[in-house]
Amino acid sequence: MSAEAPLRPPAALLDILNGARRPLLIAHLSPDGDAIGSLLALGGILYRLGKDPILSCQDPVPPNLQFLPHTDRITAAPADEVDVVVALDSSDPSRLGDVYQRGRYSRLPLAVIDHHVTNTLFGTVHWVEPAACATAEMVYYLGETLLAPEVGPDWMANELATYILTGIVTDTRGFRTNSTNARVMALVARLVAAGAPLTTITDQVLETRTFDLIRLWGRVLQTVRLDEGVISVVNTQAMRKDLGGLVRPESLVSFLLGAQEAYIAAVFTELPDGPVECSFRARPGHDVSRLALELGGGGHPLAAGCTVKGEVEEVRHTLVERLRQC
Ligand SMILES: [Mn+2]
Repeated sequence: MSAEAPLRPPAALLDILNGARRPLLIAHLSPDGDAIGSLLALGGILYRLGKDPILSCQDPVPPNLQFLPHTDRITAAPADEVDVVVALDSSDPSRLGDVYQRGRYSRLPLAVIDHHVTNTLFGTVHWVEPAACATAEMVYYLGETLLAPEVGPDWMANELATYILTGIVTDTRGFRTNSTNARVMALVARLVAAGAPLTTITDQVLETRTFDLIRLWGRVLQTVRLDEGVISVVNTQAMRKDLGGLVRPESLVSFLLGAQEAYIAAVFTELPDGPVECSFRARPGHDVSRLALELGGGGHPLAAGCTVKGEVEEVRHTLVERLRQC
């Protein structure tokens, strides 16, 4: 069995966190289980270190993540009086949204903690670890480094384990990605032993969706096309009109890649103010992150995305041609 080394946070990051009194932690727009899990976990670790962390995200916590304890502590309007900003799971500053306004926080040190290979290194101090399966996995190692020496081997309270496992289950899609290695599975065993409810987490993160979302899938799937190995759908504003403002058909892009004939899947979502959000998935051996990065987005070789201007069907036509080369 290959033995992947534990992840080691850099000293500069430990210094900045140790020195903080009132850190502002920010998770990315349209938060997923890794964003919210990492935010709550790092917040809990810093709190137990005697700090006064502020947890923030511009968008609300999705309903299927509200089973997590203390999501009510996440605010879209954080206080001004903070001394350090920490960006979580965000590959570039635009992912932080309006919560992070350069004018307001730009004089403060900015720590970037992320696992996206396309991270643009926009902070003062960076810990970018593409080998990590999730940002929450990195936060575990931060806890082990910062909190364990203070409070002993039982540092990982049940809540922390739940947050971290939620991030890992989300980003590995239930331990199915190639980032799920022996190091990750050993950590998962420790998280379950510490009381993280694996069944609840997998059910909420992977299997729970609203009836409106199922109706949206029905509409979006009527646009499905297969172009020489690239399967794609479009998700227009008109389809969502009566469905309470849903923007993303979430795991639909992974579902599409289940087509035996496809090696790349794409969902093209028309956003309210015009641009098209593009979400890509690829089978191993292909790389959609380079195209996403070229178009101003980012991600991982097998899962990436970007937002581009244009009419949604034209964007699909143009990008499907490019995706065939990925
Ligand atoms: Mn992530």
